[in-house]
Amino acid sequence: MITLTQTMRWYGPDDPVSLSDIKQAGCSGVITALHHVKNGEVWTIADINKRKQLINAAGMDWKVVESVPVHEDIKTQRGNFEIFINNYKQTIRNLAACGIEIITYNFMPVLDWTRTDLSFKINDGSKALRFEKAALVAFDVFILKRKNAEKDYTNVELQKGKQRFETMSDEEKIVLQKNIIAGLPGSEESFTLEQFQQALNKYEGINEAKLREHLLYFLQQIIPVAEEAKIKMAIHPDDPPFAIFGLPRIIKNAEDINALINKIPSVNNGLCFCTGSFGVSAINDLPAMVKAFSERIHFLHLRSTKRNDDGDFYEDNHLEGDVNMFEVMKQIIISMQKTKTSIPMRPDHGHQMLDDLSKKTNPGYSAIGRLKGLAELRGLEMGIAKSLFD
Ligand code: CS2
Ligand code: MN
Repeated sequence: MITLTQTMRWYGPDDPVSLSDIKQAGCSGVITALHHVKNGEVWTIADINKRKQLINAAGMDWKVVESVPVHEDIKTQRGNFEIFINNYKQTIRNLAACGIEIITYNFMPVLDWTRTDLSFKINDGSKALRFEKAALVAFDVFILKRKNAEKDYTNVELQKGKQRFETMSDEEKIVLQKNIIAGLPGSEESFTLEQFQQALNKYEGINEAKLREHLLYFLQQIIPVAEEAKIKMAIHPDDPPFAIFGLPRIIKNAEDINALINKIPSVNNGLCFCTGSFGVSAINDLPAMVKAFSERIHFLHLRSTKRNDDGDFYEDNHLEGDVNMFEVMKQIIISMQKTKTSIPMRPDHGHQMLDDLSKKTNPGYSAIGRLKGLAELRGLEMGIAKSLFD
């Protein structure tokens, strides 16, 4: 029987979670990136091999990179974007030469994933990451004071955002700003208010259709290289899967994926299927999406979120919340038997809990919460798989 390959993300030698922790959690694979390489520059074979040796010495494999970031100039087609695309191609070739099989990336403008609260208290005493609409509006309209921001919100949203802003202490305002624009782990970018506004300005005149054109152009360039190098590219969906700060969002749902793969049908043009990102949107039928896109799901992020009607959500326990993890897992297991390919999976984020509550770890990437998520997902997989195929 083909089963998932269990992995965890590792932020490199500075990560407070060690390779030994990851090994003890039951992982055979590590997901990492060369975070020290400047965005847009080529990852050298020497540097890649150095990282690989660390992972191999800890008794695990490195087959999946998350992420090779796409330079903003490529997304906006400004400045040196052709040079950056060429660099990206070279990085693909170099990673392939070192035995990497899958490259994750995203095409989210300016910010990678976005949350407003990094220590939202859950009833059981653990802490989770949360996105609160009113806090986003408070930041956008009253702290950043983005031009015409009001137009992106309803009157009720604006009112709630104003109230939220007025009841925040100065310190809370600073924390909120930091949470949103100072860069969550893996995002590679960090902004001051002025820099953030400048980055947003570069998207003037770039709507969804235009951004899609830019993604398509990028893929037309890199997918043939990926095919030749036998690298599977895996795009991560937009998180959250709706527009923020007036920026275009193009990987939110099944329709967006279809638009992408109809234009570039190569299976090397694949997905990092993140249930936590897609699951925020009630229109996404996750088990059906797993079934529909099975042959191009190259990498899995499994986690769940709980949403409310205001557009807020928090990261729930892996088997609870709005994601029907049982059905998702069942579809994944069935798909893997058909494609005869094991998919690398990582528990995407976890609660800060137990001893980790007093430690400084990367938000979402503490050891114990992810260990719990992974253990639950592993049990779920074995239970379903054995009941189906043994
Ligand atoms: C985030 C992102 O939800 C997530 O997976 O941790 O950093 C994500 O890894 C990147 O957007 C993928 O390119
Ligand atoms: Mn994810």
